Amino acid sequence: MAIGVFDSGVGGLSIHRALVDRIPAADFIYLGDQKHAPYGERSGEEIVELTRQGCETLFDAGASIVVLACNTASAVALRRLQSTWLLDYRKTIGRPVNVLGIIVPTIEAATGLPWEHEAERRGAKIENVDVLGIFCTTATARSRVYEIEIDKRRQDLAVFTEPCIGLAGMIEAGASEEKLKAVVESRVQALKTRIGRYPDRAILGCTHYEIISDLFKAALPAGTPLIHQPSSVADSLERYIERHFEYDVGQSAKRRFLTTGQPGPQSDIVAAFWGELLAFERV
Ligand code: DGN
Repeated sequence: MAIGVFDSGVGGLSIHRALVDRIPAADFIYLGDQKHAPYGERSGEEIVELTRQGCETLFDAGASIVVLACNTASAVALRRLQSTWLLDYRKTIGRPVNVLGIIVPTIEAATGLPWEHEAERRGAKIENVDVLGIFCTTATARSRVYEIEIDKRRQDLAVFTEPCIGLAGMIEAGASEEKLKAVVESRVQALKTRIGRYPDRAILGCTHYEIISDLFKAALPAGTPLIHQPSSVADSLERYIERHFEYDVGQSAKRRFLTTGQPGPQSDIVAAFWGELLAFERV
């Protein structure tokens, strides 16, 4: 039994690393659907179907839980797969399997924090609300999942999503830091222009962006808190996995890295983030 971690590409490694740190005794299988990455500009139907195929590959490889370490797939495909395909698939595979997303754990972390009213301190035009900026893919922004889920929990936050068109694809393709920095700065400035000031806090709502979180930190005013998605997800899923998943503490845990694309070496930026080159197997 293993924990499957799925993303369109390398972004989900950020979530994978946090989960492995929390649950080191469990087996993990990572799958990047690099043949079809990036997902962010694809239609909803395509994202649902690609996510379904990714889950099936991971379950076939022995996973019993799949974590969609991808905001786009979590926003667009999770509910559809849970309420339709997964019900039949469990009967076909004959064992209990589940698919989990990463957006609700992130929102729970973001809305549970003590929010000070920083608007006043900044002399902002928007008063009596705190402004949360969310940088994400076009598909995640279009789904409005962050606005909908946050509104269920907190009405005193103003939520602005900023789609960063093409950024995940650039990270996937190993673009230079200079080019990535230019895109990040332009999206932060676009958000600032739209709101009339910088956000009080921000979420990097695409797991690829975590790999370049330093560029976001540098583009936002110094000290702007970033809600850290990998640790928020690990906090929440660690509890879930402990309740629903059995693994032998003390076993030699196995890690596999699968890709639907070319299992070549990772780009410098990904290798620097991970700390070593990963050996991906093609599926
Ligand atoms: N890393 C994914 C996300 O969190 O949305 C997908 C990025 C993409 O494929 N565009």
